[in-house]
Amino acid sequence: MLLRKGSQPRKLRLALVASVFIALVLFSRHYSAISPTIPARRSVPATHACQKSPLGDDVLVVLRTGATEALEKLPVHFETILTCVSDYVIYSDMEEDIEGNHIYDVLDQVNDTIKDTVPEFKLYNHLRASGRRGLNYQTMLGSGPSGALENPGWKLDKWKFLPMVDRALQHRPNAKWFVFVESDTYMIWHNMLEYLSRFDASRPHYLGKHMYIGDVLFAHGGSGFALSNPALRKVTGYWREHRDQFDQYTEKEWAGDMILGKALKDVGVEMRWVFPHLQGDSLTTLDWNVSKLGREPWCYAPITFHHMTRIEFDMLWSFEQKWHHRNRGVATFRFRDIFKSFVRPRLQPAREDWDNISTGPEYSVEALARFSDSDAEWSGLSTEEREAHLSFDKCRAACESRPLCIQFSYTSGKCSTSNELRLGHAADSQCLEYSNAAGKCIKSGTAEGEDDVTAKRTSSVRSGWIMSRVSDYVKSLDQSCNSPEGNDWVK
Ligand SMILES: *[C@@H]1O[C@H](CO)[C@@H](O)[C@H](O)[C@H]1NC(C)=O
Ligand SMILES: *[C@@H]1O[C@H](CO)[C@@H](O)[C@H](O)[C@H]1NC(C)=O
Ligand SMILES: CC(=O)N[C@H]1CO[C@H](CO)[C@@H](O)[C@@H]1O
Repeated sequence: MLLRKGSQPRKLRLALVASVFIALVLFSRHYSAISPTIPARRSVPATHACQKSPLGDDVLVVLRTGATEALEKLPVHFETILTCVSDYVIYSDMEEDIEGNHIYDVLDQVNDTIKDTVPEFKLYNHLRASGRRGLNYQTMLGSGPSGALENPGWKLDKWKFLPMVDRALQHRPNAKWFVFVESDTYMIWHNMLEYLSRFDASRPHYLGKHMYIGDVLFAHGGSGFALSNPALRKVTGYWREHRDQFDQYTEKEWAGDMILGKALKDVGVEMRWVFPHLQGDSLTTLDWNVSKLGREPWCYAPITFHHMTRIEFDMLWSFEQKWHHRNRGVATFRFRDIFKSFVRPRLQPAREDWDNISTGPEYSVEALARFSDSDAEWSGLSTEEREAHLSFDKCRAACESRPLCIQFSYTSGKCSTSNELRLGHAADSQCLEYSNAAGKCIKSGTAEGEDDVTAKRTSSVRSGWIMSRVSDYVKSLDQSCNSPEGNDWVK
């Protein structure tokens, strides 16, 4: 719809930024570490607190990756979570060995006609012909400024899902459970086993973080999902009988997790909605009181986080180790434990070079310039809000003037505020081009004024939290855990 100029009073855009935009902004940050002072190399903790669960040996963990990201993303798995997993297998689009682990090509049995004619297989055929040596900037990341979204590895990924579940069953025909994760999925193994043990594995189960494309409900791949042996048998048997149809379907669609969800639906295996155990967010982007299906994370046990960087992996891993060591067997590791020991100590009245992902009302010079004094929305703003864009302290005052506002961030001329609490991440320079598949910025810079320290500082981002409200937030959420039924686990 086109707005006709002058026909309506101009409105201040205090709208929530759409989630797609949030995602783009997140992807555009080149550095998403929790703390900039953390060393890149992790010291291995003296004791590994691995879960001794009777179920541990009956679960196969399947890690799905691609040649364009494997070298960068797999090593941290070998050093952390996989040290506790007794059986795992890694599927990719190229066969190779990485740090002593064999990586299987899960696409090798795809119909040759498809491989020769479907454009997505260009990368695959290229890898087959020249291996890693054949990977260059273009094949890795696509071309142009939107390279990230055009990434060939990303496009090929949808073809892996059905072959992956089939291959997993051949790999461990008698496993009770199959857990599927991606290279940037952090899995809390301890809680995964505890949760799976609550279900009867002799029945078909499909546990996931709900997502829809059209009317197909499926488990989001990056959040991780689990299938019991009978569910896997049903779906792979069905797929084997309808391979050509699924090839055609896969060619038309774009998300492999959805294609698998459709196949499971066809064989009558319904997905169980297990939010908030499985999360599509990372530690830095999670809204700690996000509400879906009438559930908020606080009192529940986390099982996965998605979009986790290497640094976040290392930090959560060592925290988890220490926590399990102290609380061995007596308590459930919950979201609130992570918040209290890990997130809260990092919240400060003011934090330099930090983007707190404040996505609520935004006050900027441009937005304020759009009104005249007679606009209703202008008169609805407090004095603090009218001046919020002028400085960090005035931005804080604007946040304080609204009872529910808990955090804010400021960059020259722009104040963003939010009622949702997120940790956010270091943001010392802007990312010019982000690769989704590589999970990092591939071109970064302070653009202009590289040597000009003052120019950089004025454009940097600062964040702050209203600390007294953080205390109230924690108190109020803790009280919600005192319900008689307790809610560590989704039934
Ligand atoms: C491969 O796909 C083509 C085109 O869909 C089909 O005609 C052919 O039968 C398939 N080949 C095999 C071995 O399934
Ligand atoms: C958390 O979210 C729930 C559901 O939206 C809401 O009722 C509650 O007030 C929120 N708690 C806090 C402390 O923000
Ligand atoms: C001041 C500032 O840069 N705030 C940012 C907080 O985070 C949101 C989402 O990432 C941005 O849109 C704001 O610009």
